[in-house]
Amino acid sequence: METIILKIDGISCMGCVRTLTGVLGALPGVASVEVSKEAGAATINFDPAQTGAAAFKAAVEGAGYDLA
Ligand SMILES: [Cu+2]
Repeated sequence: METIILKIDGISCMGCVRTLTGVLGALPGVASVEVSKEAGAATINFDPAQTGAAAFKAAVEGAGYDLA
C-alpha cells in the first residue's frame, strides 16, 4: 500500500467532502480515503498495482473539482 495526499480546490462544505470521499473510495485499489475540508486535501491509501495518481485526478475532475 502507498499513501498520497492530493490538494484539491473547492472543498467548501461537508457535501464536497462526502462527494469526494465517495468517488475516490469507489476506485478499485483504494483502501481508504480521508478528505479534509480544513486542509483542502484528500489522503488516499491505495494499492499502486491497481490505481494511482492519474485515476485520482480523473475521479476528482469527474466530480467537478480540480487538483490544486
Ligand atoms: Cu460542498
